[in-house]
Amino acid sequence: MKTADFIALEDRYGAHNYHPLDVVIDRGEGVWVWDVEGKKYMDLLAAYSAVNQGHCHPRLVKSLIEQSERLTLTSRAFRNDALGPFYKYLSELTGFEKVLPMNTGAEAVETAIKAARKWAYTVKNTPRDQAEILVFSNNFHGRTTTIVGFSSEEQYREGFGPFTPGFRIIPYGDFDAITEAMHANVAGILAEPIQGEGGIIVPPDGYLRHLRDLADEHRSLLIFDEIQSGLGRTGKLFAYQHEEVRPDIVILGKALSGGLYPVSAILADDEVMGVFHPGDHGSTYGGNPVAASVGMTALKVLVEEELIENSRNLGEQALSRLRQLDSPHVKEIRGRGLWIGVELHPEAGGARRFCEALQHQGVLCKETHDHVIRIAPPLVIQQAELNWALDRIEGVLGADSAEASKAEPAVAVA
Ligand code: IF1
Repeated sequence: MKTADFIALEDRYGAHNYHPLDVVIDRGEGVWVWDVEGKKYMDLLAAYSAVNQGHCHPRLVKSLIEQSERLTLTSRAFRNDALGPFYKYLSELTGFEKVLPMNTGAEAVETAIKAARKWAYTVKNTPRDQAEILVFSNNFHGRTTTIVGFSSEEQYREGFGPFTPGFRIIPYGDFDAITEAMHANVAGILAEPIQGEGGIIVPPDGYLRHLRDLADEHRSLLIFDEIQSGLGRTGKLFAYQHEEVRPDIVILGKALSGGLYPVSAILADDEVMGVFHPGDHGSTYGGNPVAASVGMTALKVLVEEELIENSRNLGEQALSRLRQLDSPHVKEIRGRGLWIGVELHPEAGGARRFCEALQHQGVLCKETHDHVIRIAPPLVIQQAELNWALDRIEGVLGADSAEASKAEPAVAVA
């Protein structure tokens, strides 16, 4: 079967809830993927930062296979021997006392919401059903009905109501707006320390510190969704470490498994995690032995292969090189570590056509919010590979993209 045949099958039998680029991938290794025609591409999306450790990392694959051959699922009705060591490693790496594992990112966000509400009622003594959680414009935290209910993106909400009450949307990055929104019944402030889907929006300096101070002042919890920004993406283990604040709850997903398997979790200290008692919360697959084994190896790979440092070093280089680019299309370039958003002027005609042009050159990118090209390679990317990709990005942004898209397809880097 060829590309068109696979696309036809998906169109015929699958729900049409996506509009992917027309590339059908059947193999991946490190920063590279191959399509069903045998064409090679560099992956500059890394499955939205789930594949920080690179495609099919051998240690992760080994961990998945070895654990799968021995034990895959007990449910949490019984214990398994992989979970404790995973908890310990994650807790010691991050400095939080407790871990609560789930599967998808959205489930972990829901878990954090439940934790914050229950903490408000049982520790802070908020009157019953009065707890409020403050969230931000342009947020992305997942797709459950509760989470889309507090999205500021009309399309994510439209047709899916009625929604869960108890959330209020505050403009992101606005010091005064969040100050004014605080009150005694705010159980938590839920924020992405850098907004991903929002367009790689880095908040103004001091903003995360301001959130921390407000949370302390009003005795609310500070909850950071590090599902996309965390685990090395921004050149630190967590994006909030760029401001040296510490939240009360951290939400993790995506790269917690390096892209092999859905693994998510929340981290918190005993005062918050202690609100959960047997029966309060759970999940059939959450904390299963495969997830725990793969999760622990994914963290070890990040640390032992120094991927966080690589993200910081190469990210700085990429950002300064892109900022020197003289392109009529580029409005702003922003980011941290190997997470860069190239925002185009509206007159450029949208980011998608540039992504399509890059696809023809063997580089896979995905636009966000119509006008932003996001660059987020696996953190295993090497200097020469990054330069190869930047050459192509500069070519496409510098030249007329219609011309660029006719250029010769992928040539591999040495
Ligand atoms: C899709 C976006 C990225 C996230 C943050 C929670 C979740 C996500 C900060 C939920 C998920 C994914 C979802 C995926 C595409 C991707 C995405 F464009 F949709 F917004 F990355 F930018 N918090 N982000 O980024 O995690 O339940 O999906 O495991 O197609 O919806 P999940």
